[in-house]
Amino acid sequence: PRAIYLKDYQVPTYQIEQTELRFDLSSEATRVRARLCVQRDDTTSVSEPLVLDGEALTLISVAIDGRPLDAAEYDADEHSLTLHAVPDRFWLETEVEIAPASNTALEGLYQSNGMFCTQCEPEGFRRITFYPDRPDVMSRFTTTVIGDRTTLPVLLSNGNPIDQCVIDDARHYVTWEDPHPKPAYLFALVAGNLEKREDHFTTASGRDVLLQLWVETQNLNKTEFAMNALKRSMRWDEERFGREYDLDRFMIVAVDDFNMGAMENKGLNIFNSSAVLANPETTVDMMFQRIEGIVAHEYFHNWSGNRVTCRDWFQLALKEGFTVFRDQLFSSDVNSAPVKRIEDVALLRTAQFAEDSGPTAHPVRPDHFIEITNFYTLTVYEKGAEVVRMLRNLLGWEQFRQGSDLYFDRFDGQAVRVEDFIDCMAEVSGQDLTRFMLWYAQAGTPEVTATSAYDADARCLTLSLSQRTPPTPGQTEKEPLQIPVAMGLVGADGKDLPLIMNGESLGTSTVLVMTDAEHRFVFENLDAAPVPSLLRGFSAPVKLHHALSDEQLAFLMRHDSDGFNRWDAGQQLALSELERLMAAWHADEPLVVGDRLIDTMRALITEPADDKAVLAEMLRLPSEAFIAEQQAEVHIDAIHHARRAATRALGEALYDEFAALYDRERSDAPYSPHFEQIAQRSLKNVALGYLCATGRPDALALAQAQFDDNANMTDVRAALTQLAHADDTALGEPAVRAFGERWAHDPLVMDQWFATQVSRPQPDALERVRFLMGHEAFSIKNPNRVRALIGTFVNQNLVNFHREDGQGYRLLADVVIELNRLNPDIAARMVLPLTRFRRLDPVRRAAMRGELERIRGESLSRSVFEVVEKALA
Ligand code: B3K
Ligand code: ZN
Repeated sequence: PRAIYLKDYQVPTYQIEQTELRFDLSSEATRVRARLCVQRDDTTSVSEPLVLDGEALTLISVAIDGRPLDAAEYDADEHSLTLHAVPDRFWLETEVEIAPASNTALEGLYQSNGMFCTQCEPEGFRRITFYPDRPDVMSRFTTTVIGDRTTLPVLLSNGNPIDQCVIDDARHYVTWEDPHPKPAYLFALVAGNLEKREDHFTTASGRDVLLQLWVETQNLNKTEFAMNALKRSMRWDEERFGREYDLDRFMIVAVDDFNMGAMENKGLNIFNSSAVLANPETTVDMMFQRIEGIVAHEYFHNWSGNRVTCRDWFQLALKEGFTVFRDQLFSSDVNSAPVKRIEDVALLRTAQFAEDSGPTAHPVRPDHFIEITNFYTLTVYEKGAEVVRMLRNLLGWEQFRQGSDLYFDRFDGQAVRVEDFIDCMAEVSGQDLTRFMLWYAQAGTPEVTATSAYDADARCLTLSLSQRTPPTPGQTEKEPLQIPVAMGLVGADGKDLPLIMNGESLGTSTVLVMTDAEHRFVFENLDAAPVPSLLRGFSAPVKLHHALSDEQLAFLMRHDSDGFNRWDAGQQLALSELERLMAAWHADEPLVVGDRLIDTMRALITEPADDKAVLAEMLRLPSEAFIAEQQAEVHIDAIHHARRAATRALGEALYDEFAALYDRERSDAPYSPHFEQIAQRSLKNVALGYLCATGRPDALALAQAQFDDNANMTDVRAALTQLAHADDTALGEPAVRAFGERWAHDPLVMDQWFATQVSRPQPDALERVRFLMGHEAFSIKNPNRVRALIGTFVNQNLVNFHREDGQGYRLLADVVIELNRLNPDIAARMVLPLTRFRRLDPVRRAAMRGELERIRGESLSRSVFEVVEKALA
């Protein structure tokens, strides 16, 4: 396989003015007829052939302006159809045959539970018909779908239905027209036996939009939440970004077999059923919030992605980074803002930072790829969103919004580049963002080191900040970046002090902008040494090294006016305690938890809390993955035992406090996914976790009662987890069995059942995974099942995945080898944990490499090949 480079980009030579598609659906032999109105670009030479992409298509016929071509007039190979000597403007007609039922890659047209559906981004359309499958070719689509009347009563595509008719006893058709020119990756088709929830939305300018959420009948009772989330998103995008919806209808379809969360096809979003279906009996709080975020994300793409799209796939972060930032802002507006930030940063600092420091590190805008599906990554999405957030931090909201308006206005209907977005921001603000562009070009996580010195005589504090970005594969030298550091100075009374620099007053919180390797900032008029609170709200995606004492951390944890930094100080404090315990574990000494951590936790629990959602987060110890990310050498066992010991010790020392907290936060109110109730449940279940960590029978009895109470899935699952993860299996096993029997009919709940069992920390987990892979509710062909069973084990049961005997790695490699044949996209995602061996001990490193070599011995798909080659390089 060969790499494709951004620098080799060439403008398209032919445009497609009109695209008329006709699908005659059948599982094994769907016929796709495409009529394309092709126009040669003015600047293209007449001798330039027309080259269309096509993968796994059986060509039936080709005609130009009604004249069938004979085989000498075109070349068709594995990946393309080439026509020589074509007119300036003509109708090209092709017919191909495809087999949706045997499409296990879930790209292009495939079947899921009998229903036909499509996934075209980024390059799936070429699996449907011959076409210039690139985002800078935009066309008006008309689509006729022909299907069986009984098995496929519902036939959907983008835009509005303009014609429908019964053909004969067996078949019917519907024709759809999308008035907005779009790239092929936004094409969608759905056909199945579906039911709908319907609603309406009146846009700011008074237009009525029909909203439909299509699902299989048994899921109708799980559609209310997503429909409401959709309406909230539509309103929010009008109010916050001035973006109104532009079609008469908006449809969402839930599909069981889907590679990712969802897809923003124009007017017809297709969702993984796990990212849209929810009700209190089956769905946990976290999933409600995730669903809300994804519904918003896909809807927001209608402007950031669809109206203004990407010139080429290297620009992916242009639409994804911006849209993730927009969905983050939405979620933070409608829920607890600090908790949303905490969750997003936690994900970034564990998973994205890990990507940035591993063999697959790449810039937010990569400059080459072998397989573009491998670049739908945390770096492109999450770091891409952080980069957009930094623009907001540098410009302020007002100017940022002006820049966004200018961008949408200027580039509506076009396929553009990251530079076009940045130029709008520079233009409205007058800021020079040349250096800022490096955020898109340089891979790796920048490290910022901060030191401060107080001069009592001069009554000033000098804050020194320096930056450096470590080398990443293919990029050894890095330049300094433009980094906004939001900060404040906290005085002895816990209040923010006025910031005065060069005689100028900056208020109590400001954004320092770094552009060089080193900076010094002097704050004046300070009577005593303050505690600097840096990188408030995590204002830049960097690793901050700021040597604060445990006292200072404890102080910030209680007083910082920035909710995010309060939480972060607590995490740092806990981390320093955990690192002490890890050292003790290595030295074979008893793991004794210090009083400071216990006392700060006690204070948190017993003092009145203004934000319960933040409190719940503050009571959680840093995750194993986060701790691992902080270590130069990773010893999973040390991390696991230190964290387990700390949890247990806190549970023992604060048993009464946690029990009181548990009681206090219990509620009989009917379930609502509102964030205040979610915070309460979260707090209660954190308490339950500490109580059960002691293994005391009365704690487990509480969990059993909560399980039996069966109030909502959040509480049931929290209780089940405690029971199933207890050393003593006496209560856990019957609970797991009961849960599995009760929910055998619901695959999304069975995913939770799988996940709960395989995250059990005891050494029997790996055998449990192998056993459950044979369970009738499991299928390796379904990405949700794979993620729930294998993904959870690998990512959330580190101590068992990293078993010293290498069996965890072997299991994952077996799965990857099988998936490589079935679903390369999922295989290439699943293999990633096997590539992160650099900081492990020699035994595990060798075992991982061995498994990668074994995988490399297979006949690999392009996506798995690319990842494995990078890892073994
Ligand atoms: N744009 C889609 C991603 C689809 C990629 C599939 N390999 C989902 C999203 O970001 O909204
Ligand atoms: Zn997206």
